[in-house]
Parts: sequence; C-alpha cells; structure tokens
Amino acid sequence: MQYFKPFILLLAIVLFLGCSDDNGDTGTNPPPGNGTAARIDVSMVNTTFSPADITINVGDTVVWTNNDQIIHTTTSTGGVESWDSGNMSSGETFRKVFNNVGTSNYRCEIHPVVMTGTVTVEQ
Ligand SMILES: [Cu+2]
Repeated sequence: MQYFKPFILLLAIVLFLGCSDDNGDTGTNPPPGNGTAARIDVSMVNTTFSPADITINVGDTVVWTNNDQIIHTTTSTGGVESWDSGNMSSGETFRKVFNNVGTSNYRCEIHPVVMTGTVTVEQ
C-alpha cells in the first residue's frame, strides 16, 4: 500500500483546496469523498462539547449545534486543521469538513477552561 500514499496526499490537498467555503450555516454542500463520508454531530450543551473527543475519517463533516441558551464558539487552538465559528447563538449550527489526517484541539472562546475538545481524523 506504500505507493498509495502520494496519491492520497494529493487527493487530500485537492479536496482541501476545493472546500474552502466550509464554514457558516449554509449547509448545502455535501461532504466530499467517495460517498462514504459521514456527518458527526457534536452538541454544545451544559457548557460542554458532547462528545468532547471524537475520531472521524477523512472527508467526514462535523456539525456543532448550540443546544444551550448562551453563546458559544467552536474555535481551533492547534493541530492540523483550523477553524473558528464565531459566536453561535442558541440553536445555531457550524459545520466543517475534515480532510487532513491528524488531531486538532479546539475550545469555546467564551468558556475556554471548561469547554474543550479534540477532533482526530484517521485515514
Ligand atoms: Cu461556550
């Protein structure tokens, strides 16, 4: 399988470049990939991310939903991907497609001590 790695890397780069509009609430773009891409939901509830630590596959879409009555954000703090939802009011969603293998850390900018999480992307 060694000879597949350059191809997969190139594919990941192409997918990444082709999906720069993956923020916001439009929610109309289907995730890229081979048709097996999944949607993973993370709830913002009781000032936590639930589940806080998730492991997904390349091309999957993570959808955060603010199920609290207060404002939250999902904001990366380090790792292979970066994103920032900005302020999310109650009921709002933010989605992101993950096309790079590795782990990213994130938090809520308003509750950075108690509200943290990780997204780990596997091949
Ligand atoms: Cu918060």
